[in-house]
Amino acid sequence: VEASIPEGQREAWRKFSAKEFTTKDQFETEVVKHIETTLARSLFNCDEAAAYAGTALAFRDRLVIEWNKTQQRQTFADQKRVYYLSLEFLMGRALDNAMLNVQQKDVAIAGLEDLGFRMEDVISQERDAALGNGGLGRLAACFLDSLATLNYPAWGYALRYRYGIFRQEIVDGYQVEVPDYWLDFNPWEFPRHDVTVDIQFYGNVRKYMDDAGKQMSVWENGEIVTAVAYDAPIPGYGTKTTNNLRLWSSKASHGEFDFTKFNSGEYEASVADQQRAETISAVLYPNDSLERGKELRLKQQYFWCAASLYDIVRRFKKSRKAWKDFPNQVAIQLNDTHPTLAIPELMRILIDNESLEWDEAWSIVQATFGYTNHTVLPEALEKWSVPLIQHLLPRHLQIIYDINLQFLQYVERNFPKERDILGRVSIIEESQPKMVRMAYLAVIGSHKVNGVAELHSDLIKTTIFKDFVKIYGPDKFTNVTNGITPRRWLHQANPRLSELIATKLGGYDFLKDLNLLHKLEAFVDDKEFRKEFQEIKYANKVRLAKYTKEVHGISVNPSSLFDIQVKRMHEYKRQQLNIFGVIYRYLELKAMSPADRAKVQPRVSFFGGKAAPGYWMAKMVIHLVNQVGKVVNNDKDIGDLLKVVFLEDYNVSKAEMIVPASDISEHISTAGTEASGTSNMKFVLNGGLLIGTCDGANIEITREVGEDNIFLFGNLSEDVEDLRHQHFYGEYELEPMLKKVFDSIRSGTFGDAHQFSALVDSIVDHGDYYLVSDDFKSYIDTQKLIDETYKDQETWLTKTITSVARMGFFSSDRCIDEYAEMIWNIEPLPPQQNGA
Ligand code: 4GP
Repeated sequence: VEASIPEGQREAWRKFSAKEFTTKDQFETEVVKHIETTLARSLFNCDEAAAYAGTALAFRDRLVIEWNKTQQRQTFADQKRVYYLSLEFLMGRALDNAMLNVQQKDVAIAGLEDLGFRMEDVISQERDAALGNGGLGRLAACFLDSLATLNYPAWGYALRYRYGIFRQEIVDGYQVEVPDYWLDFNPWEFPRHDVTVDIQFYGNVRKYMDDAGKQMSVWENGEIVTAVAYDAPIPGYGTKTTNNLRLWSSKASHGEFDFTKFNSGEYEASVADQQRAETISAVLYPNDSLERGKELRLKQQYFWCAASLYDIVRRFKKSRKAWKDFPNQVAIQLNDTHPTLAIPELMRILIDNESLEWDEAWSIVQATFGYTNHTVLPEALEKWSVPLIQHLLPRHLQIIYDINLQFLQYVERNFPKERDILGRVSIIEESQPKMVRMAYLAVIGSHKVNGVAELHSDLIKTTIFKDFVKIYGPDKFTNVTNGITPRRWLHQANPRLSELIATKLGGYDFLKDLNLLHKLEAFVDDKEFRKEFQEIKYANKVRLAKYTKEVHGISVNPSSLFDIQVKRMHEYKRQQLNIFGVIYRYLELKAMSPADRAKVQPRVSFFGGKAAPGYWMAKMVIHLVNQVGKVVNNDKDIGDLLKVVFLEDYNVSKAEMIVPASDISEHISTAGTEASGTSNMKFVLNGGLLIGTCDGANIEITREVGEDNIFLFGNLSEDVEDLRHQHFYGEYELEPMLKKVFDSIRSGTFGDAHQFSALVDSIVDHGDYYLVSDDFKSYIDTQKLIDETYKDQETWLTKTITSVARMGFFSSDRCIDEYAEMIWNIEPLPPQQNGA
């Protein structure tokens, strides 16, 4: 049935179509209407939560009106779209972002005040959409913001997890995981009960001859689970383009109950089926840079890839173009290897359903996909066991084997003399059981592979993908250095700084063209500007200090140097190096005379981050931080000279408060292990300096802001392997300064030493894989240099202002333009002046 309204009746639609509020009165009308009707409440029982709901619904209506127009515009224009497949989108809160992007926050502030509410209180009612673990997921969220802002026709695809990343509670110094019930109220999503896809699992493959006598395969007799679409509108900043993030939710294919079972008395069984189906999209796996081969995770991956591809293909087919045009209409970006099954799935669709020949299908597939690698850590490289894939996705396994066969034949023809190369590059690892190497499949099935910072992109070419560079040539591999959206990470997180910059630069254009920040350098000696800049930093520190007091009961002096390390807890990120440094500082302070102590720069060390629930060592570090805090914060000798705070449940909305409050932040991974890092960019953009290793994007930040404006330390990535080699043969001595730290831990200063012995032993006895000992002295010396530099507040201020002015390169807008040009070959589609 044609769902469109005939031309004759369209006039009425145009006349009555939904309008956007533009004035304070209209906004208030919307809010009150939603509170009174949608929520069925009134002025007699309207709390902050209801005020939030009303405001969110008012803004949602606005977004949806533009979302509709954008989708129509994109459909009519019929130009190439990009589909960003990411198992994680760490969106955070949506209301503040929506208000700022549609540039109606002032109207809303005034309107809410009129109705008796403060904007801050209303905003803080919202729960984070925490559908991600860390950097990879937050990057995807920044990309959505940039794609919409730059008017690219783009969709994100992910899963609608009922539970996002767990909430972290600290109980007696230990991490405890608590479920995140974020969907209790989520006004930002639209269930599309009419957009569903049936997804198959298990079953068998049957071969048959088609009418033309061609050998065909069909996958049949599987178990079916239904994917239901939930859409979330993604507004661009200062544009009407509103893109879509489509999240798939799983449910049993027969709806709520299987009625045959239900009626035959198997009531429980019919409910159990339903629950089993719903399990697929129930929970986000809480591992960051760490993969575990769980069947449910593989099911999630296929469920999401298959639903998304079905949707993409359905949209393509509406245009009635020939299959060879598919890559001219569709670019699909694989955010890490998680969506790699999309490659064999598209092959299956093209060959089994659409009867294309293998070679034609394969060239379409390769031209369509791009793959972004986010880590070289071996424990994070995905592999799935052949028997598991055979069981769950029998047809896909055949296709993977066929892809591998073709590929290996190609390699053999081109490198006939190289005996070992075939085993090294084969998609199938000849282990027990055999494993499918997803990263290799992703490389082979894509036309471009990129790393996320220069060093990282170089490293993947010389390590994990070395052979593939030889096989395909270097052009297939490229770099796109990560970026962050200045809308959330400057304007939203630090409104006063954003406003100050705007007054100097004559408007907010820098939020769309971050390179304009360079004009700030002209104001670096401007007394008034410097004063305001410094006041803003102080106010942001006061805000964090207030939070620390309220939530953690720890008083910190905002005049202290605020030293912050917030990110997922991981040995390679080396929070242990940081806390050992804190202990060293504490021991030094204790050994000083009161007169000497008085000269010391007071400091607060903030930590924050979640550990994967099964990551014992990371949890031990959290515990150590809390134990050290307990001792140090209550030591009368120390007072304000040193405080240690573990900020519970670090997430996106907390980052918005924490990031603007740093003087120094720590990005201290073992060189060569942190692919890029993105919080490093956020901290500098907000007027904080970095202490860091020569790793990831720290290197490019140094290039941009200048060596004088960053505190680098530690061994270089090219030396890491040699050092580890020496460790392996026991040819290293523990750094004496670190030994002091370990002696104090062992003597029980921070509680029962046994609790931390595995952590200490990993460095003393087990090879110190992350080179904590090798980098310790350099780290401590650099921290001393920081104390010295900080004493001269004027110099410090000059460094921070200069750095902010030089951060333009790190906008995710730059990054998205690079992807669009180098990898996706897509063009923007700006809204027309008349709003059509
Ligand atoms: C992260 C990398 O560890 C981080 O360096 C990078 O900035 C970020 O991706 C975005 O590219 N990787 C992950 C992961 O979050 O789960 O592998």
